[in-house]
Amino acid sequence: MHIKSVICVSAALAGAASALNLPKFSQHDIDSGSALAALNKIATQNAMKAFKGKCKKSDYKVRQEWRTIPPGQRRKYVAAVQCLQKKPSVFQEVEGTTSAYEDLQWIHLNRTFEVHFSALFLPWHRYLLHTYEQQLAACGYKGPIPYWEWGFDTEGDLSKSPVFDDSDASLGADGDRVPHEGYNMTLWPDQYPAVTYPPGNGSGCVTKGPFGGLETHLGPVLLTDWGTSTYTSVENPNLKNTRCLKRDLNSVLLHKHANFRNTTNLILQSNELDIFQAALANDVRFDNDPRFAPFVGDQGVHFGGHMSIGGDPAGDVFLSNGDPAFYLHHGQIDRVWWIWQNLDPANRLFNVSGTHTFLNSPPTPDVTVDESIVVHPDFPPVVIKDIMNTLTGDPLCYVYI
Ligand SMILES: [Cu+2]
Repeated sequence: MHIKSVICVSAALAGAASALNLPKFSQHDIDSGSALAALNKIATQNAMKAFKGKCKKSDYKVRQEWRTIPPGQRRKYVAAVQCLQKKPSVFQEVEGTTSAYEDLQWIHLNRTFEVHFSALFLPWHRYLLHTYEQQLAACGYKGPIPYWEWGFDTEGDLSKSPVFDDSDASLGADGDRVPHEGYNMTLWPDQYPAVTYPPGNGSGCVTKGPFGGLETHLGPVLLTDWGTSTYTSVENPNLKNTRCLKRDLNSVLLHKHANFRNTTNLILQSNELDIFQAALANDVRFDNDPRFAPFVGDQGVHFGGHMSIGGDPAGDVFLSNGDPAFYLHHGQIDRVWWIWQNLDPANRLFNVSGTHTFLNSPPTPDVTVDESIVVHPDFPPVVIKDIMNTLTGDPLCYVYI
């Protein structure tokens, strides 16, 4: 597979905030995260006006940032993920999926060209998270799934983050330190030169913490090779190719692309959904659109979060959900979209933008909100418009704080 691509954005301009009557934030508010927290609060107040159906004020879920969840509850979350990793696969014919956990990875692999750089990106991943939440519930974790606020970890050593500090209430450690070169990634061949980053601190196997010793089996499909602009891929990613989970935590990359300023500006400076999506994922088709000016050339928060985890399979766009940290990162992606939607629910809860294919290649018709999306064969298809409001209970019933 030859898309030398990958993942997402942020930066600076104006417009949306004033139209929505939002408070004026100082640069300090934006950089410190207090503006983002305030936006989340406003979004929550707006969202709470839209309760309906089976979602009740007495039992909706509140998705929280990982470090604000008590350690005991985090340990239960980890135990449920480990339970899912021991449950049998429903795809017995696929050699490389050895568990129910890896089934979601195989599904993601197969849908990559439909659910990235397309109108399906945000709703499909929202339903993926919901599916995962249901599966963890069946494994005993009844709480809401957590998210990872990147902004808390952009100023220091990522391996000290409560997400990765290797305690039993974390998602395990960085990969073992193996000296290596930095990233030299060709994200958009023919359009930009390779993007170069300094090396992360790990790159070896994760040996400590809850997912120390975890094995991964599918792929790789598009795994960055250190110090080059080439990628490793196997001919048949469906086969069982046993290797250790690797990470290469990269604080520089996270700081550059997923700091509070990037995330907040993404929300404040994207007035329309097409620009919001393009900025989130660095969709270079928008490079000449004046509305995209604040975001040109920035790889964005989606890319920043994925690649700052790095390693195998987190650094492989097709297979990245083989690392449990994926779900916290995409929880934050869903939260950022959710905040953006609920700052202006009258205009932002009912639309999708784009087609059914990666960068519309090959060209496909526009997606509509009346279409259904499917994630897992054991879970019913869902109509897109039914997951735009997360407080209908059919099937979603959550907010973020
Ligand atoms: Cu994805």
